[in-house]
Amino acid sequence: MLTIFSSNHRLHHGSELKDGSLKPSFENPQRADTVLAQVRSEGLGDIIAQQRYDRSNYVAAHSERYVSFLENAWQEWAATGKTHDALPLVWPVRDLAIDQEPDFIDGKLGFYAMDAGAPITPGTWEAVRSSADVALTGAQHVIDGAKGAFALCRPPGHHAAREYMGGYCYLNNAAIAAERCLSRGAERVAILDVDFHHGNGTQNIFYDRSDVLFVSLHGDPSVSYPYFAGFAHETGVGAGAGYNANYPLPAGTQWDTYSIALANALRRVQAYKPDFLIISLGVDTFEHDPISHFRLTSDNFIQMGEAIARAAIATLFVMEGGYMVDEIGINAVNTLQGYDSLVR
Ligand code: OKP
Ligand code: ZN
Repeated sequence: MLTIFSSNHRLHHGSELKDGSLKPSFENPQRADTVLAQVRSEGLGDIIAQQRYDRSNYVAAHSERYVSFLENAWQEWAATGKTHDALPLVWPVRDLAIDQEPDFIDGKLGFYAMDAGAPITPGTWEAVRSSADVALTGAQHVIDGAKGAFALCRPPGHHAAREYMGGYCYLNNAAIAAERCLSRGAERVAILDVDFHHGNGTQNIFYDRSDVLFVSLHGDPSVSYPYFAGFAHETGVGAGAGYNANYPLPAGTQWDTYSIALANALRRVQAYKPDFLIISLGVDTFEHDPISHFRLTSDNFIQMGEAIARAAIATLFVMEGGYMVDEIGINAVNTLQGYDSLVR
């Protein structure tokens, strides 16, 4: 299958609070470069650069003011004399005011974030928009008739909601790709999120809509990030009632349990009869992932790709998480090869 990649991802290398001090983020440039190297060495298929897309494609899944915030945040932060990563330190929880955007950058950072896990650096916006463009380019390939494509996005996107960033995510690449499919004639798009963490951002964007089905397998949020979304009772609202399906699974989950939930999720996807399937492909379900708690083996990712292929829907794979850098390439490409082995 075709891989779409942007070297602009290297412009983003942020930090995160770890054990009481700021350290280089687990979400680092080596991740995407390791996956790209594995795509090459396995001969998965051609590798192309992203096309440049207009910002209206981002606003389709987000709000105008949020996209403007992302575009301008570093300049506003740097104008205060700061040179280190921009991170929020105050959030409008519960009864605090959310009716107006603050004027000052410190307030804006909290207003548009769910956590302190999405640092903004000088190169962040260029990397973020390029990552969305990678997803859009991949979407265009399946729209044009490809049975599969791999958008090697970095930074990831599935924690980014309509109006907030978090969990290493800024623009929601999978949601932006889904919107592109709909704007080019698709009636229904399904998004299946197999990252270890619940895709709260994607759920948020489509929660009240029936034209995008969101299905997610993830660590039980009562004990795993993002903690405040991903429960089984979250099934959608209004027109979206019944079009959101969460499969929280316990820490320590192995393939025997995971594969049953995956089969149920895929039955759900097939019953929806989508024109396209988008996979939020996080490989942090791997047994040795440093921040996650499932126990999938590298071979299980081949089986996952095969299971997805059996659904027989044109599929765009969008890279999300995976933090065991040595194995991220093997596990991501195993999934894609499993898919390709059954789709011709
Ligand atoms: C992003 B994606 C680790 C804390 C975890 C956020 C995790 C974001 C995961 N010390 N913080 O879904 O892979
Ligand atoms: Zn994750």
